[in-house]
Amino acid sequence: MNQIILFNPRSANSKHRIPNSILQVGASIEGKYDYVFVDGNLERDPWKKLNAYLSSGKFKFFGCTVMPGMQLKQAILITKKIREEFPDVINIWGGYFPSNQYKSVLNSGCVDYVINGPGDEALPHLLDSIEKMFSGKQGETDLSSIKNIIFKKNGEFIRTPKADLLDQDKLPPLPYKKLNELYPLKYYLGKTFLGTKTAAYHSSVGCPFTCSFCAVVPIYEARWKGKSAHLIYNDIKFLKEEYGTNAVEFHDNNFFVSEKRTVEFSKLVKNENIIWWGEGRIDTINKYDDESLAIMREAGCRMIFFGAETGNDAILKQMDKGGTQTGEQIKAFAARMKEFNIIPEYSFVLGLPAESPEKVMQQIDEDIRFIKQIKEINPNTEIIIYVYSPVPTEGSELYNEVVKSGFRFPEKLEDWLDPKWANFDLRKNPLTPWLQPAMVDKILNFETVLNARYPTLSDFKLTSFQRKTMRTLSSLRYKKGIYSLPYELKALQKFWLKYRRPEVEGFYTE
Ligand code: B12
Repeated sequence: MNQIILFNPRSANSKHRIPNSILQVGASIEGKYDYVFVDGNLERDPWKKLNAYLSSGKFKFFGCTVMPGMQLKQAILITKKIREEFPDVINIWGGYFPSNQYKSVLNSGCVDYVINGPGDEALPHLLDSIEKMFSGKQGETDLSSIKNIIFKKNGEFIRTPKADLLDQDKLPPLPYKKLNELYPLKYYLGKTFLGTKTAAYHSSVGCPFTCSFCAVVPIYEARWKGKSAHLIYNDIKFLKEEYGTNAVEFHDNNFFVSEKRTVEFSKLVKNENIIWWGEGRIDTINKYDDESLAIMREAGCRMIFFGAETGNDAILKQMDKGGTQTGEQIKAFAARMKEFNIIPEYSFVLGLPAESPEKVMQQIDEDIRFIKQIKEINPNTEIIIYVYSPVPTEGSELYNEVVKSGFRFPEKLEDWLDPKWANFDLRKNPLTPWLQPAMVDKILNFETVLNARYPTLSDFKLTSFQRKTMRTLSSLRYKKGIYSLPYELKALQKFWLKYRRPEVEGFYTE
């Protein structure tokens, strides 16, 4: 039987993170195809292992999961090398990057197929069809009947229709034991501020909203499906009993869509001593009853990540945040979270396009003022700042403006290796024509001052002396709004912490 390698390229600071993407892909072919995992996060030089597998001649397929940034870099270098040294191997990419940027991926000539969105049915169908083609049982198969794939035929991109989202309760169990044989699971249960053995878990797919800046929208088209509470609970309990997990990061795009599911899960997990974190929406959770919030906290929910984005209602509307999130609500909600002792982690997107450079700068200043108000209302609010980096949400008002400005994505896959595009992905230094260097500097300098004034709670390695020193040193700058050239703070952050950026790295420590 032909075999497939499932590769998770190295990503930023995620040695201790269960590679759920390839784990779930493995589950989808369990019993039908033999497969191995190679985790770039746990291999000093993954090529050694990959080369050994491929040289054995047993592997006809190479499957790689790809998200932008650091993962993309290793994904490109490795896939190109495989194409050069093992030209008969069929390369398949899946995940957010290739789904959204399939043109440059397929034009590269080193990737044969892109899995567009969920791969749970697409991959086994694709492998079956290719196998039939190769075994001569069938002539050239019509791959266009397989949903959720993209490939090139006669120079044309073929994007097959999207499949309905699967019933998540019917998905096969994740092959934790198989992963554990190759990479002991204990390596993945890292120390975070949530707990000493933190697992990454994914309980739903998609998101029911259509925010015009979000990479999830073109893939899931406002659809969401979640696993039932008792199945999530069973998995968490398994991870606890089998591997000692005591904390969980829910990596769902939107864990909290269903209040009923959240409450059911909270009731089930309440006595398990598990501390957990997830991502949600302010307007959704704001509708939750007080009792629901209370039981969540009691059940171990310590922090929730929210896309606050901006305090400006007109921009919130342009971002298509569902039409129900407002600046006033963002503030009131920060206060409500304080009451329930759940830390809100608010992310903001600064530097959106506007009619003139003055307007762009004015909005950045307004957002900075708003963030400071939030900190006054609830100082525990964790603030994450992104510089707006477009994703191809075609048809949205925001993306139309982006295209009008002259912005273009790279056409060649290799261009993404250029440090300036890598930074674009990290949403720190976008190559967007409307943003001038002074604007980016202002955003990043404010972030430095803010992080010194309020060191992130998720960095539990900071001593109270270090926190106090940073707070004192930055307080005048913060109060007076003097953000430029904060070298003294940068030096301290670099020296003490190699300051962790939860927005890029998550909460883990190396
Ligand atoms: C965990 C995670 C991380 C981890 C890395 C984990 C790792 N693997 O090492 C950390 C915290 C390090 C991280 C960092 C970043 N991330 Co990240 N991350 C996620 C997150 C929360 C979960 C991914 C996951 O495990 N999903 C669970 C699996 C089961 O779902 P899946 O990946 O979609 O897989 C399915 C399909 O896509 C497909 N599939 C996927 N891969 C493959 C491979 C093959 C071969 C096949 C056949 C199919 C297939 O089949 C799977 C099963 O159906 C996602 C959001 C999300 N909820 O998915 C963001 C997300 C992928 N990250 C994103 C981004 C932008 C980043 C960053 C670049 C910056 C940032 N600001 O967040 C950094 C840089 C990372 C880097 N490159 O080094 C974006 C991508 C957006 C985009 N523009 O494409 C996402 C979507 C978050 C968001 N909503 O914006 N991230």
